[in-house]
Amino acid sequence: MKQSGSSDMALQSALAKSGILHIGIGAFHRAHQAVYTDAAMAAKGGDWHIIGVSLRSTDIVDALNAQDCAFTVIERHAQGPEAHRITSMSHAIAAARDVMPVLDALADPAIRIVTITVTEKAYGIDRQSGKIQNDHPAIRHDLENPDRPSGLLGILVAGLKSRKDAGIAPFTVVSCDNLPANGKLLRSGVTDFARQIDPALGDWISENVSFPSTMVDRITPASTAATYADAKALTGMDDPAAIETEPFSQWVIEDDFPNGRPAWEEGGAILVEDVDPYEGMKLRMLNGSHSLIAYVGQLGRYRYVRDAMANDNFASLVAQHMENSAATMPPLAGIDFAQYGAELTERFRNPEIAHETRQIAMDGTEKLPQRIFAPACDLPGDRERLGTFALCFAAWLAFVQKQIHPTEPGETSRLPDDPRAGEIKELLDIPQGAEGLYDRLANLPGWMPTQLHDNPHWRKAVISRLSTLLSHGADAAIADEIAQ
Ligand code: CS2
Repeated sequence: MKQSGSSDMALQSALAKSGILHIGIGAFHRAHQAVYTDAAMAAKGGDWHIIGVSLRSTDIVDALNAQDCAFTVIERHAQGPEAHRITSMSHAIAAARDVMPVLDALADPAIRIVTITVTEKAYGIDRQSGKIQNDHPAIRHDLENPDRPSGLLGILVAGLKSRKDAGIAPFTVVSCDNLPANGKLLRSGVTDFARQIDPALGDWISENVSFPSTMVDRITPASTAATYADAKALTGMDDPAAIETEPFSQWVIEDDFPNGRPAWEEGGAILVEDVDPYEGMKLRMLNGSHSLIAYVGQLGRYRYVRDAMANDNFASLVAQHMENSAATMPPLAGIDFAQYGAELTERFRNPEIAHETRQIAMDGTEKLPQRIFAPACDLPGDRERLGTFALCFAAWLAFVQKQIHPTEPGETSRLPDDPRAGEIKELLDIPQGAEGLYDRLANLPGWMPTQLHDNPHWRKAVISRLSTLLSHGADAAIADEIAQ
């Protein structure tokens, strides 16, 4: 079904110069893939503009369309902010308003690649089995309404179905979220979803669609009034779509694009055969340390990552965690983990970047498995190294309990920002001591790997750190950890 009117015309004229449809046009996409595609087209041309889709929000879509989808990226350098205008996006669509233009675009042979940044919780794929989670709200909705999907997998499968029905080559699907083996996981989930509505479609996808994995990296705090003020000062333009980010950026991509791709290497992307080891390193060393800083930092009132890193004990804890994480991985050709860790430390310290620990602390049940549980599982006989992983999990436990049952005068109870907040709240109906807190939340169904769950050293290590956090606070727990 085609839509009508001026937005249809805008979409049709955008399609004439576009090759990518991107789902999830938050700050990270605008700081990352949009910038690489801009550089690729500046160097090598090509009809690779991006049609941006937001699954939930409408404001960013309206803001972008009102300014021809150009926006400002502020890079926060030590010597001051630098502004870049990015013009690689051609049109934006709010799927929550109407999903049909998204499906129209996906059916158009101009779209050769679909890239995705929707955050971990939007996938609805079980990490262990690779099957879809039938109780995930978007999956449930989309299985019942495959022609009017609202979630990621439903939209991808509807788009691929229209390509199959019309005899058009499928688009390549590229997850750019912080998930281990993100391409393989997405392939498995999309195929499973498709099989549930039409087994032949599932087979066609499995045989014909390419899902390269990627590792994406650029620290991008949420925009604030300071972002908009700097954008205005540097460009002279009001820009509600402006974002700010660090100078560093990295994109490692599996080079498997049967329908072609932009010359992303012109923007510095690294094309490789197997991304998974790079992704593992980044998830464990960068994101794992981030989560440690976020939960311990929230408990100790460190508002920004840079504040935690400015405290000597906290910085030592982070260094210890990076070392412990590096010890969980096989060597990676051409990479020195210690050097990588030193570079991460510099990035975390960057005084120009105001990255809130509260932002990173969100969605813990989605993030901890790949950042903390998986590496901890790779340390079975190494109890000394287990400590920082145990501390991170203990800090998450104390953090969610504190949100539901605040301890400071004047604080009000609130639900943790987490897709499993309802279940967590039910389990923590009354405040728990260290053992009760651990036992209740470690048993969230389908969450902690059995190997870890059944390891008595892990339970003991978490509970002892949790006791310290609950009775003496974050700084005492940090001091204990670095003294171990
Ligand atoms: C962070 C990431 O919010 C988080 O969970 O750990 O967004 C992190 O900043 C990026 O992965 C850096 O590339």
